[in-house]
Amino acid sequence: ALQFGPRLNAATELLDRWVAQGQGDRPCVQGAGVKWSYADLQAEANRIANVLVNELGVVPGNRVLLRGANTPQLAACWFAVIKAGAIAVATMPLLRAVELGKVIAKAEVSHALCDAALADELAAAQQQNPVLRGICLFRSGEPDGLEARAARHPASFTNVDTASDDCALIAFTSGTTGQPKGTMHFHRDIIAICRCWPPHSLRAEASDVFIGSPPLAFTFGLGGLLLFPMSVGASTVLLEKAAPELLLKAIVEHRATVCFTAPTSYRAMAPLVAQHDIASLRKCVSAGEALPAATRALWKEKTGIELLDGIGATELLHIFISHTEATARPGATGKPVPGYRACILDDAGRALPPGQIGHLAVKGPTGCRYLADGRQRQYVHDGWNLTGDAYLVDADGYYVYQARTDDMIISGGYNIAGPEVEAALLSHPAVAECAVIGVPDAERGQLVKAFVVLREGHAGDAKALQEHVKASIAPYKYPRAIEFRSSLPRTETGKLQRFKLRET
Ligand code: 3UK
Repeated sequence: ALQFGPRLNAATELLDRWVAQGQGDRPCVQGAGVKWSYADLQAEANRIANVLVNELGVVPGNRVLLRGANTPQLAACWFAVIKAGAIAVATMPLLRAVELGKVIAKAEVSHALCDAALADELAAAQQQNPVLRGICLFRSGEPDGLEARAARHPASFTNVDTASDDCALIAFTSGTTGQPKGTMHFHRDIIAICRCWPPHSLRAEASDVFIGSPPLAFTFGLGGLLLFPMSVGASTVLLEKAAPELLLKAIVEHRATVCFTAPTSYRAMAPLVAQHDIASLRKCVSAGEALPAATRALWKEKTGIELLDGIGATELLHIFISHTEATARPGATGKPVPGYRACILDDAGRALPPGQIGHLAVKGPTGCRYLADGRQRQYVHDGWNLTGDAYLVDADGYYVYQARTDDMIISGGYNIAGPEVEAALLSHPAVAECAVIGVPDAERGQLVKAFVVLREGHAGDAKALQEHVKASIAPYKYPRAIEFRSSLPRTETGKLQRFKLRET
């Protein structure tokens, strides 16, 4: 199923196929005031592709920046770029001009399709980066806006006959630290991720309604909220805003059946579930960060649903270790997704036996291709992708997350994985959110420090939390310092920014 012919255009496979098979009337994508069938999305994407090629002068291989909150219009732009044989460079909505400028320069972006609501920062970035020749705005309502231009073009377009290993998208890492890194993915990679994890773990059907929070600029969102539903002929709801309570309301309104979001969002939704009729929901996917056993238990208690956890990475495009509802194991990520292999390596690159913590290495149909960047040799060794995560394999072959390799804490000679301490803290009823880091300490090298956000109605009792951790996991791991906060720094993708806590 993972063999591809020499020619492949991902838009033909995911979008045009349904119309060609007479299924064009099926609901496809809704949000931002529109509700489109597969035929509607195809027509929109075709018209925009005609604008790209005939008005903006886009040729195959050009890099087209996409910018906007999650909307059907953004999805149409994405498919238009793929159809035109150009390369989609989707950007996170919160990026500012300086960061956009880096993306434009690194990816040599020549054109941009941008939601009018987010035009200012892009215009500022263009001033510093004239390599970006043309910006066309959508949802502007203006006579020279994308929709008005598109309406003057036919609803048909012959997809560019791309090679299966032509680059289709450049995804930038969300960057928990440092500089954004661009990763290239081919047309066949887009189809490969639809054939690996979803049929194995998700097993969605054409009648499913997908919903969730991750931006389409994050490959977790691109797959979960656009590619995966379309690969099975299902429909998807794209939300411009998907904070926990809004997401719950939208699940109710759209009778959504499949939800994609991050662990922190499940924790925030859990106490609100009782006030919302989310009986339609049948599958919930968690990724982006480790899923603590307490969060899995909490969500199951409130909804009856066993969360599907999966580790993915921008470098590998999507999820490569996961499980099914039946094989979920609290505290473990799961086993390699069929098509992928994984192993744990020591610092010298030798395979480690079960039970020992080392570097996670992954090989499969997708893999890391950094844009001209010396980092390629750090991430890929002999075809194995080193994700930067510390993991162990248990006796049953389950992969158990420890920490980002550079987040491991060394205190008093012990290696301590912050996320394990976080998971222990999260099983205490007073803890809503927490982050554990190592802080410099003259005596112990590093000291385990926890930042804790309390649940409503609970008082901050550091001693009680410390005792709770000592009773849950090896006592030497307990946080010797605890600071209470009203919130924690997170990326737009729901990841804790531990480096920001270390800076303070
Ligand atoms: C961490 C996880 C434990 C891990 C992503 C699903 O997160 C995604 O991509 P990024 O490039 O970050 C990759 C890193 O995030 N991580 C992600 N999921 C898990 N750690 N358990 C998890 N379930 O450190 C990994 O190396 O932002 C996730 C699909 C597509 C993605 N791009």
